[in-house]
Amino acid sequence: VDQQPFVGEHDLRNTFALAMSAMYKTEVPLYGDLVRIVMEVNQACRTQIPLEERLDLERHGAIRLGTPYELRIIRRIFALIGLHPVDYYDLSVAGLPMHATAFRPVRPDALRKNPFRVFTTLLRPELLRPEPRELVLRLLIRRNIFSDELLKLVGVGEDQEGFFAHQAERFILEAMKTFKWHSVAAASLDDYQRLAAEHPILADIACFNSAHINHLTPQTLDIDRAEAKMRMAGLAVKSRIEGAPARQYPILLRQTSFLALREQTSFPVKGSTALVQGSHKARFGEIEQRGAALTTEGRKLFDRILSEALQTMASAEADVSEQIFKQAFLEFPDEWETMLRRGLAFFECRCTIKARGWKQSTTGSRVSLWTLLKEQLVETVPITYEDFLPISAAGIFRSNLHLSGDDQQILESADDQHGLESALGCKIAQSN
Ligand code: OOG
Ligand code: NI
Repeated sequence: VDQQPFVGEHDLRNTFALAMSAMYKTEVPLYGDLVRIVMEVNQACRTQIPLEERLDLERHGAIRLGTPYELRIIRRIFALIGLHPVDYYDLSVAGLPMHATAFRPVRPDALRKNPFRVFTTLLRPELLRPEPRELVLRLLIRRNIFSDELLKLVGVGEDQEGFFAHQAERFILEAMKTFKWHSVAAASLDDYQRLAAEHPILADIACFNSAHINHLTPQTLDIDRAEAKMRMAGLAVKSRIEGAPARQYPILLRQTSFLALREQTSFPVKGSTALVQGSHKARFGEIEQRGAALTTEGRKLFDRILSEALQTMASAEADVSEQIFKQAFLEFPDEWETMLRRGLAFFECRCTIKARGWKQSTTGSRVSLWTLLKEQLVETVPITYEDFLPISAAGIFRSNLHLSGDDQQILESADDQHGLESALGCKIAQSN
């Protein structure tokens, strides 16, 4: 057995992401259609991208957890496949009783090998009214979303700092059980409806015996084109693309999705073995296009434009609101060079071939980056944004829960990064 090859975390992450993708395609066939659409669009834009970019792999998925215990185990599972918590997201500002982190590869070489990551939300019961809170906690306390074998393997993987091939295979199989869909709920229809009436997200988190993956997200090179194709194929697409409006030089993140499907679900009947039929809406398919990561300065500008635009849009007629949005973002320069000069985005500087034989004539004197750029001794390449946007996450959440702006509950709360960190049992890294 010990002769078996040892599986490194990157290979394990690869296998994990492929298993997740295959599982989700069988669970949600429409997601398979979405992937095909994205592939077609990407093929058509193929010339625009660096060759090392892995377009065939999903960029992320998302899960919603109920308890600190669940989050703690998930953290250990993800650490084994090279995913670590980066950045804190407070979703209470969008009326959701939750906060989140993104488990993702941290080092550039790890991101290059396989960029898969998981946006992971944790319920904040302290933000609920006492009655639903009591019900949610009662349901969550009796569920167990990890198999005994998975828990054992997590310990083994930690001790060995990885897995031998036969263990890796078991680990992936057992882990998939945690993320798969259960068409039989773990709560009665009555409890389900009580929670759904309070907030649909509560029913999704507390009424099932797994942390079902609720979407996966491939990367597209042209989200406007992909979105148009989704509509043409008859998919029910979210009303707008999240993130900055279309630009020549993409920044941060733009996302859209087909809306969560209504799925047949059975509910157990209390004190009997019978099941009653109902339905549940949670799972969708998303696409995203990533652009340059912004500096603090750049992000400040982005956030200011965004909040001003949203304010103006709120008091305007619906049919002009996209126009207002586009207009507002004209303020953000749409040219790499200006973004570089104004220090708005991050770039990697690389020496060009021309730089090889180059010697500085006056030794010891400084040369500015601008001179090197002008002389074509150095070229700059924008660094891709690898995180999420709170506003986009909130928009994706809300459209899939079919919540309109009007029924947005205002949660009187402060963010609680410390609370999420103590649930995780570790600090959350900061992206920037
Ligand atoms: C997560 C929504 C956020 C994203 O890409 O911003 C997200 C969820 O619906 O659970 O995945
Ligand atoms: Ni997403």
